[in-house]
Amino acid sequence: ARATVYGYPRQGQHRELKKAVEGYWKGRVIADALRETARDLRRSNWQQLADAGIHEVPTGDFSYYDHVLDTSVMVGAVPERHRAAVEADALDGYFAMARGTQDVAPLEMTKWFDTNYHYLVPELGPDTVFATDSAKQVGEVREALALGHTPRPVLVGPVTYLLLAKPAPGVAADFDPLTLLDRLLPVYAEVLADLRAAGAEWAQLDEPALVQDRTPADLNAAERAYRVLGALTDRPKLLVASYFDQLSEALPVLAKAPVDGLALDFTEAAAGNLDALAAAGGLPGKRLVAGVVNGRNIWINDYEKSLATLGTLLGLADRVDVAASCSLLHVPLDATAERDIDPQVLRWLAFARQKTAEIATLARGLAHGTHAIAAELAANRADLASRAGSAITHDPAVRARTAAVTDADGRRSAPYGERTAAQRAHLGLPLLPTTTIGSFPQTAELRTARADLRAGRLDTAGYEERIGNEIREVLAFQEEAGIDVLVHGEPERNDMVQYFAEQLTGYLATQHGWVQSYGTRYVRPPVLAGDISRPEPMTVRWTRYAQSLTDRPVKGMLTGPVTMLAWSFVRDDQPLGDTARQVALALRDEVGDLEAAGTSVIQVDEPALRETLPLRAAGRPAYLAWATEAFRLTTGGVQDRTQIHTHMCYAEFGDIVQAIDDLDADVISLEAARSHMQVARELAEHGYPREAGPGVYDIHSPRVPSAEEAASLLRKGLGAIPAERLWVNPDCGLKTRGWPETRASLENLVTAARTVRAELPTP
Ligand code: THG
Ligand code: ZN
Repeated sequence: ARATVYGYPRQGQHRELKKAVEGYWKGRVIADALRETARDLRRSNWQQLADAGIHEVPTGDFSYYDHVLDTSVMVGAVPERHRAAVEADALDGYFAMARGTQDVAPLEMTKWFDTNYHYLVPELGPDTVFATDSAKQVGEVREALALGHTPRPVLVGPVTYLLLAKPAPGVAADFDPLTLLDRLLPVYAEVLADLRAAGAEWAQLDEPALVQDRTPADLNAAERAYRVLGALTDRPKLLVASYFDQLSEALPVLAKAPVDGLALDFTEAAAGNLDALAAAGGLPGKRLVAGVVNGRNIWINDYEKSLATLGTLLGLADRVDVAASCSLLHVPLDATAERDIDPQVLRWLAFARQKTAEIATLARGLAHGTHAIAAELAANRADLASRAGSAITHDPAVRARTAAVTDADGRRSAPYGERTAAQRAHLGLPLLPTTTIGSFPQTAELRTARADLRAGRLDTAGYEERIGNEIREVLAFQEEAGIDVLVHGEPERNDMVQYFAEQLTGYLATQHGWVQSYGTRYVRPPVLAGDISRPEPMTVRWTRYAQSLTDRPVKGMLTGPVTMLAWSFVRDDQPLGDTARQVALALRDEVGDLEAAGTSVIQVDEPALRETLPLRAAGRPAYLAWATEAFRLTTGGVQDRTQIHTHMCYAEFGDIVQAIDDLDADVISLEAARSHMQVARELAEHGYPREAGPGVYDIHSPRVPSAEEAASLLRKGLGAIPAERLWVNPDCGLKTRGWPETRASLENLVTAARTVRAELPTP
C-alpha cells in the first residue's frame, strides 16, 4: 500500500500565488516572475508531499486561476469572444477568459459541486472544435520528474468536463454538451499519449460528476468514454477518481471499464461505496485508491476506523493505496501556523500538511501492520479521546437548551397573513418600499483601520470612533437619498461569517487558514469546534447607535444559521442539524436582544441556503428540514409587528421556492437584476404569498443602472408580484462597490421607486 493525494493547496503559506497573480494584473510583476513563483510553489508542494511519505505526487492540479479553465484551454474550448486575446498572448487571454476585459465578458463562475470553490463554466455548442494543448500538463510532469518525483498528472475527466459545461451564448438552451463526447475523446487520447511520452506512468481522470444523480444517457457516456480511453495503446495507466459522495449507479460502470484503477471516497458522506464495491465483485486486477482521510474538513482522522475500512478493502482489489477523499484544495495548508489556537484543540485539527502525514501513516500501517505505527495510533487515540471528552465539545447548558426546543419555538405567534397588518401599522412604509441588503462600501480606510487595530497601531477607542463616523455617513446618505428602511452599513464587519464566529463561544477563527474561493480570492472559514453559545450581544450596540441617528427604521443584520454552517468547517461528531440548532439558538437570543433594543426590522441572511443542497436528491428533504427548522428557530420568537427579512444570492432558486416559503420570513430579497426578474416569475408561479424584493441593481458590476432601467425592472416585477408585496432593493450587499457608483445607483433606485409608485392606480 502506498500513500497519495489528488491535489494540494496552490496558494502557498503566505498566499504568494495571489500576490504574484494580482501583481501581474496590475503590471507590477512580469510574466516570467509569475511563472517562477508558480514553479517555486509547485516545487515546494511536491517536496512537502515527498517528505511526508507521499509516493506519487499530483501534477497538473496547480492553476493560476482555476483547473476547469485550464481544462478548457487543454481541449481548446476557447469562446469565440476570447480567441483574439488568447492568440495575442496565451497568459493574458487566459486571464481574459477568467475575468473579462473592458469589451468582453468572462466565463460564468459557479460552485464546484457542494464545496466553497468556484470554477469557470465551459461554454460549448454544436460548432465547438476541440484542439489539443497538452503543454501545461506535460510541463508539470517534466518538472516533477526533473526534481526526482513520481508524477501522476490529474485531469478533469471528459464526462465531468462536459457535464459541467453549459451552452455557449447564442446556442440553444437545450443543447446537451455530452453530445460532444465523441469529438472530445480524441483530444484526451492525444493528451494521454503526450503524458505517457513525457514519462507519466499513471494519469488520473477526475469524474466527481458521476457521484451525482445521473441519467442512463450520462452513464452510457461514462461507459463509452472509458471503453474508448481504456482501449488506447499509447497511454499511461488510468486511474478514474470519484469524490464528494458515493458512485452508486456509476460504480459498476467504472468497475467494469478497461481502466487500471479506481479512486473512491470512503468517508462518512460516501458510506455506500463499501457495500457497492463488494456487490460489484470488487476490482480484480485493478488498483483501488481509498479516500479514507476527509479531504474537505479539518478534523484529524480516526486511524482505527480507517484501518478497519482499509482492511476490508484489501481483499477487493489487486492493490490498495491510501489517499484523502478529494483534493486537499478545500482545506488550509498547515495547522501548525496557527498560534492563537489552544494547543490541546490544535491537536484535533489536520490541515493539508497534517493530512498528508495521516495518509502516509495509514499506508504504512496497512502495508506493515499496526505495530509499525504503534506510536501514531496511541497519539491518535489520545487526541480523539481528548476531543470527545472535552468541555468545549460538551457544554451541558447548551445541550440542555437544544434538547428542550419544541416546534412552538420555531412558530411565529400569528401566520404571515395576520402579521402583515401589524407590521404595516407599526412601520408606516409606502408602497414599493426601498431598502438595501446591508453592507455599504468597505473603503480602504476601513480596511486600514482594521489592520491597524490588529497590529496595535490603533486602539479600540480610535477604531470605534472611525466605525461610528462611517455609520453616521452611511445613514446621512440614505436619509438624503430617500431610502425607507435604512441599514448601518456593517463597517465593523470583516466577513459576514467570521464576524459572528469570532463572538460565539465554541467557534475557532484561524489566522492563516486560507482556502481558495475563486481565482485569487480566498476565505478563512472558521471552525465549528464545540458547543455554541453567545456570551453577549453581538450586533446590538452598533444597530442601536444607528437607530439613534434617524427616525426611519434601521434594519438589524444577522447571518443565518445555515450560512454560518455552510461557510465554516463543521463538526463531524454530531449531525449537522444539531450544530445548526445550537447556532440558531445563539442567533435567536441576538434577534430577541435587537427587538428589545427597538429594532422593528431584522434581516437574517441565508445566501448559502441553496448552495448546501445535497448533491443527490435523496438527501435534500432531510437537509431542507433541518435548515428551515434552524432559520425558524432563529426568527420564531419575535412579536407579530417585528418584520423578519431574509436575503439570498449566488444561486437559482426555482427548485427551493417551497423551502423559502417554509422559512416563514416576512420579506425576502433576492438576486435578480441579471436574470431580468426571472426569480420574480418563479416566485409567482409557485404562488409565493409573501413580500419580496427581486434585485433591480446588479452590484457585481461597477455600472450604474439608470432610473429608467430600474423602473422598467420594477414594472416587470409588478407583473409577477403585486404592489403591496414588492420591495425595491439592489441584488446584494454593496461591500465590494465604490462610493461613487453606490451613491448614483441608489439615488436612481429611489427615483425609480417613486416613478413607479406614481403609476400605481390609487386605491
Ligand atoms: N464569506 C464566506 N464565504 C463565502 C462568501 C463570503 N463563500 C461564498 C462567497 N462569499 C465567496 N465570495 C468571495 C468574495 C470575495 C472574497 C472571497 C470570497 C475575497 N477575499 C479576500 C481576498 O482573497 O483578498 C480576503 C478577505 C479577508 O480578508 O477575509 O475578496 O462572503 N465566508
Ligand atoms: Zn447577497
